[in-house]
Amino acid sequence: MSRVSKRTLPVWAIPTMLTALAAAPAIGCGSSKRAAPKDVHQTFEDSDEGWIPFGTDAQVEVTHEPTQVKDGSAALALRYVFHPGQYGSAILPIEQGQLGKLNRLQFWIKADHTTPVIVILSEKQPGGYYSTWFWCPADAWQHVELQPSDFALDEGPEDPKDPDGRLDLDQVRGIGLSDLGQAFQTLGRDVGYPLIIDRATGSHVLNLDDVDFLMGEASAPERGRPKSIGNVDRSVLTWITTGGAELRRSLSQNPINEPALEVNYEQTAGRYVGIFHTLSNLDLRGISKLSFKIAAKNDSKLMMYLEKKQPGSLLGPRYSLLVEIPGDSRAHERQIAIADLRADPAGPSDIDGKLDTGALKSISFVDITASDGRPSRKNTLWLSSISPH
Ligand SMILES: [Ca+2]
Ligand SMILES: [Ca+2]
Repeated sequence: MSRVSKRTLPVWAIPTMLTALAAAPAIGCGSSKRAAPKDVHQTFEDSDEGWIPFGTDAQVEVTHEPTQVKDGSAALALRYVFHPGQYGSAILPIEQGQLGKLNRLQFWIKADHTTPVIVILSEKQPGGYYSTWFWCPADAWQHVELQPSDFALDEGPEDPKDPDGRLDLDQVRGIGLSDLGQAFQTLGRDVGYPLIIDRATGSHVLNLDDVDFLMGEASAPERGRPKSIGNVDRSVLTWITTGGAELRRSLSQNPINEPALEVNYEQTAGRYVGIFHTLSNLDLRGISKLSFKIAAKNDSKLMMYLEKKQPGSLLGPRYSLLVEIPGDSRAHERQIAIADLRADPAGPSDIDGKLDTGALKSISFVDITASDGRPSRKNTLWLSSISPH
């Protein structure tokens, strides 16, 4: 991970920084017998259901502590300690074929501090690691529902190549779950707009309860054009931040009068808040516009970035556009033409020299309002789901 820590422009690196974590599910999966796909319900009432720890100082155990149990009298606890470059994780070895018909993975989860959580599916080698993540507010049980189509191939410098480039559920041999905030410890600094990065320390715990692997038809990832990016109708937030902001779903009674991502933070010179969403799992070929509704309490200047995939690299080339929002707490429709974004010279150079929407990796917004040196002010942003056209 030392190579990672020397890089700047941190956040774009997140999806590919997790090699160490992604590798974990491969251990303990020696069985070659095929299991018939059937629903799996894990309550943790009688056992740890086969989950094991991975990483220095990580422990997985059944807890009966009432504040750590969602249902019944027991739940799973992953206890881990923040060590730079380490990813304390809970791993569930999977028998070959067991998830062949996976339709949905759902569970209750609670973190003891606010952080993003990553879930990784590991194929039998040679195969790929597929991951997805979501936001987890401190000390609140939340219900997470994931579909195979949420997962995207990790294509970092140290990730294995997947020979067929697609998620083969019947080849999945392990599932890993971890606090993605552990990746923030080794992030570098962005020289252009230094982002606020929460670097948590010490011991933490993630609790899991009622984990369901639900089988069904249509289990293969669907690759059609998505209706939305960052769908705030979902039970979990798929936007994340590296720090400095409180993220929540605002279902109603907000300026844009529809479910929205609400971001509370401070606009401060030299310490910028960024919000990020993966695009790796979405097929956005042929789109020319992104539209959304947005509102802000204060006048806000947001740098919007689209990052391209660059397999084998930590960071992809990125393109940016300044989006200005008046500080009137009213809804403003924005329609962003992809052609208006310009290559960011601070990022990796782009061999193609053009923004190809067929291979996008992430979208992000960084609030740079205070870069003109104005005094710090608290701000709230509300952002709808983003529609590709
Ligand atoms: Ca339980
Ligand atoms: Ca594959």
